Amino acid sequence: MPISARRRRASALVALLALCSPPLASSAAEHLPGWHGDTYLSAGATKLFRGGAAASARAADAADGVGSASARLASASASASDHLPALDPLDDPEDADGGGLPAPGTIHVDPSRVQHLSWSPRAYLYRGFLRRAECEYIVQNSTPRLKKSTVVDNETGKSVDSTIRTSEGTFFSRQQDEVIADIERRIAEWSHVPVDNGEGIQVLRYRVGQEYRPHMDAFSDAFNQAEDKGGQRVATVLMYLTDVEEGGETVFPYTTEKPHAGDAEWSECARKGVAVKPRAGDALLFFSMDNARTLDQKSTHAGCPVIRGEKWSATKWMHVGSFAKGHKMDFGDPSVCDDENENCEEWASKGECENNPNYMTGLPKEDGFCMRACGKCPEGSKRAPGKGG
Ligand SMILES: O=C(O)CCC(=O)C(=O)O
Repeated sequence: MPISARRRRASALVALLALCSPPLASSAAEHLPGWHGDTYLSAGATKLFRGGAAASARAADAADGVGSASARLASASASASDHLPALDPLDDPEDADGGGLPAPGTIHVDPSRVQHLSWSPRAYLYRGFLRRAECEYIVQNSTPRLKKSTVVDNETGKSVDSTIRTSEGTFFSRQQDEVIADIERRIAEWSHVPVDNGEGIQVLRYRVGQEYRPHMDAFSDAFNQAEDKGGQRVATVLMYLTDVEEGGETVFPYTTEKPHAGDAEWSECARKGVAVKPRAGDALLFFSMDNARTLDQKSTHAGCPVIRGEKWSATKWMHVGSFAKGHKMDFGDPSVCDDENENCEEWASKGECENNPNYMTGLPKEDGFCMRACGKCPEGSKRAPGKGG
């Protein structure tokens, strides 16, 4: 999202801060090496984080215990939003040492935070994979771009409306910015699947009653498994960006074990199999193929209906080979080149083609989302029908 738009939404950050979770709840987890609450402070602590006053308050809270953490966070957030810099973690010099978003490359996978959930499917839960500031960052950047979710049509490979997935969503280009690129690096480090094999991160927002019905992430058609698209999807990392008051669990309904059967703490949907409660910052890794590269039907999973609250998640799908194709505009007519976001012209007029080129105009192998507004459409190309061309 353009920086100027982020500044305008400064006051919304105060509300968003409430969306991300408190530090790890269990006291055992709080004493993991180097971790204090949700903050890693093992070496040169303040150098490892970027962000503003709110983030500094979080680091301080983490260092000296969680006593008045939320009160101080609330007041720090309010003052951060008053003078804005905390919202621009990447370009504000004040943020260099202040806490919040981790400096790229400073966080590495900590196996002690990973819990094995199941062998069939192979599934693992990482507690606190994303920092709180990263959750906020993704939610904030996604909010203005949300659209009703679609699914990929197995015959044509195109995105189509679906009753299977009733959420709203959007996505990030791969390596769209430093924050996203660093999360992608960590996903590769954890999953052992190279960065190049991943699709752009998909963000979903579910409101009460919304769900993603049981499905496999692996494809059953040839179109989507083409070699230039990296072949079959092999693994998924699902990151939770918010806590959910009730429901919204991710469940693998075909697992042999049913650890939550009859447990009123879990929604009826989640009791059908191994399940995970969404908690901001946690991430679920599972494999759609077994070691012999056979599809694992037990990787079928669902996002249970949200009963109370709102759920935000971010998904990274990974393929067996390089997902070289990247994002390509597809208006169903090769002579059409257009913007894919209604805000493109406004963003372009504010300098975002230059300031945010990965999103606006793309990477070497990926189209941007605002090609027309940034003057990158080929000469002679047409606008999409209904957009004046
Ligand atoms: O949000 C969830 O719990 C499920 C999401 C999902 O199934 C997916 O993104 O493939």
